[in-house]
Amino acid sequence: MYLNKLLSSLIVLNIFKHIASDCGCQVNRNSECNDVESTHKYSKEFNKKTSDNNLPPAFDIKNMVMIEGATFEMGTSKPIFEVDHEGPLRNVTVAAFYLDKYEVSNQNFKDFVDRSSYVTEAEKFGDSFMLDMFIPNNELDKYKDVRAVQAPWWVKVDGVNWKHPEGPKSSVEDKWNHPVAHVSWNDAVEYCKYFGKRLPTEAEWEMACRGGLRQKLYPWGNKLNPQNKHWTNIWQGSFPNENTAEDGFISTAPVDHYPPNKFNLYNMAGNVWEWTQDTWLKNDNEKVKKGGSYMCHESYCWRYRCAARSQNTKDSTAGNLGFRCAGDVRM
Ligand SMILES: *[C@@H]1O[C@H](CO)[C@@H](O)[C@H](O)[C@H]1NC(C)=O
Ligand SMILES: [Ca+2]
Ligand SMILES: [Ca+2]
Repeated sequence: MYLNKLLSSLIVLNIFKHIASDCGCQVNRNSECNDVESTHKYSKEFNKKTSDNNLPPAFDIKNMVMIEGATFEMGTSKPIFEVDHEGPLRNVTVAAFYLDKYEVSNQNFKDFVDRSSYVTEAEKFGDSFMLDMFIPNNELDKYKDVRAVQAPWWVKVDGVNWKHPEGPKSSVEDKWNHPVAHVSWNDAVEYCKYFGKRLPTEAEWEMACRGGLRQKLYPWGNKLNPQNKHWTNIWQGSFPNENTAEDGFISTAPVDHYPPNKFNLYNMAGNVWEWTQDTWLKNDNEKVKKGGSYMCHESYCWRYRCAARSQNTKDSTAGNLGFRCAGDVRM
């Protein structure tokens, strides 16, 4: 009886204290008014910061792999293209980072455009470079003055952009899982930024390409076709007149075609070139691209090696140039 009374008055007191202390700040379990700072002390977020240093990434890691920080041998002591500065062979240390498993696909890019209403540079300029092989013979004459100087098989064609990669009347309807092309470096930067990501540095890209192997030519080793199989989408036949497409593709291949490397990354070499963050030879208007493309043949463009590199200006677009995004591991 006495105990009951005591209990109920305690409850009343407690309720009263609770109301009385409703001062606009947060009330703790003892009905004491807490400043936000000390309440925060018990939050998950605060404790995560103090108990382990790894914050979750600020982006969706679906279809990405985390690559541990490491020192790797970058470049080569036997450069094939001296002018590309493939050498010297040197040790480079890279911190842990995330990288997309696949080249950014047409579907990925469409999702981005649908959400952001982004317009690519090729759409603004009204044209882009495509391969003359995809132009009907009776139309080839039209394009004789718009060929790339050092690579006449590239022609600048009106109405070509990521939605129309192989001529103004072509479409990506049957190529949603192929890599997006005709995106400039500026476009690629905007895409990655939109998803909280960024382009990989050249060192990150090359370390990822090598997949932990030391001084090998390709992501899978030194032989181009081990087990008599094709491991990448490049050019077979005599360049630039005949493409026998023994690897299955005359143009782009799906982003998940061919086996991944040891880091579970697909098509680092071949398929489409991939933009990186890095500046080419101190010229900030030109950026490094890596990996070579379906246009590469050993006789002309043996650049589907991990050490190989090339460049384009930031606003350049072409039918064999795409990208994938990286992301920071936040400490
Ligand atoms: C890189 O570092 C490793 C380990 O210290 C060493 O064995 C190797 O020779 C170095 N490579 C170069 C190119 O300096
Ligand atoms: Ca091919
Ligand atoms: Ca590639």
